[in-house]
Amino acid sequence: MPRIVDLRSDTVTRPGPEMRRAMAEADVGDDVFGDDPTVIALQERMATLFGKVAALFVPSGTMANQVALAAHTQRGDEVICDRNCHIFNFEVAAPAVLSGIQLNPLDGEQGVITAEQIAPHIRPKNVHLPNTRLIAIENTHNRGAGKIFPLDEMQRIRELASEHGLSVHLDGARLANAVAASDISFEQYASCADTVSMCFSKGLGAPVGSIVAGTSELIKRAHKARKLFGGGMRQAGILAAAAMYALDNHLSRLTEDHRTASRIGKLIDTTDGLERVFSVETNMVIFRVDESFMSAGEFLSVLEENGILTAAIRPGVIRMVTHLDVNADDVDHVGEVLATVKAS
Ligand code: TLP
Repeated sequence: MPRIVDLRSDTVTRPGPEMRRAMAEADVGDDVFGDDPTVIALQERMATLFGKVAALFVPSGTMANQVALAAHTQRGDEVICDRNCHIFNFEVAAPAVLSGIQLNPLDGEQGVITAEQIAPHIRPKNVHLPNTRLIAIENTHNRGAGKIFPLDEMQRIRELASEHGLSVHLDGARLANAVAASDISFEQYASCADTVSMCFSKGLGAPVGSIVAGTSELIKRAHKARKLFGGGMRQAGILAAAAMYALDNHLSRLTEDHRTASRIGKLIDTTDGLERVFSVETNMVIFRVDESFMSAGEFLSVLEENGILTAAIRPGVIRMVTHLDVNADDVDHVGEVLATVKAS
């Protein structure tokens, strides 16, 4: 069988036999009745990991963000975020549709917005103005090429929010990558936010599922929103078991994905006509294809003909994401194919 190296996203991993066994053997109950022991165990484990009181298992990262936004806000509120964040760009305008709220996107640096930058955008109380209610940040930052949001800036944002009576939501879809790449714990990062989300279906390699953690009041509200948004699941322990397995077995290997991404970054750097856009901090490489060399479409076709799947995130700009189904031989293959591109 020809080699397929799927670098489109870290969401493409397939559960292996051990994870499937854990899923098959999971104790289950009806989670809408609050009866599923595996879901309860996962929620408790994640609340403890984040240093929060409560946590809620949800089907996707998008739902984790959306139930958190719904928990924090009322119709007409405003949320400050970075212009390239997932919530603003890739959640189908759900904040407006589901919660009736408005986003106020600021121009971050590789996805990082600062407290200093946010401060003037906090609205004064005035009958004409929306109420600023929440600051949303993303760590690691997807469109910032897996950029780790610096902890000291998160702490400054936390302080600013508290001074103004605002809340902070952390979209930590890939927070496990930030933890793996730094000596900062889940709890330290989560302490800067009132709610924190994380996905099991990205670098951790589970097929489905995300978590959102926070105070018991916020999680109670998020729980109600999950039902409203159609995310109440029944024997969800089968999925929670995959997340448990991922936490036990895949957290500690994320640094391998970072090493693999770093190798790909170096290959990009030595290929004529390709220009890396950001440094490689975790498991993503974003680079530009020089149109005078080859169109991005042609470049993607050459890769695909050679079994390397990837995708343009903007015209001419390509993202490669490493994960547990990409190994050292796969990177060698990427190197060989890039060498032929260079020669053609
Ligand atoms: N990101 C996906 C796509 O939606 C772009 C990807 O391939 O990277 N927060 C962040 C930071 C994310 O990157 C994503 C998914 C989500 C939330 C949403 O997660 P899902 O796809 O589970 O709804």
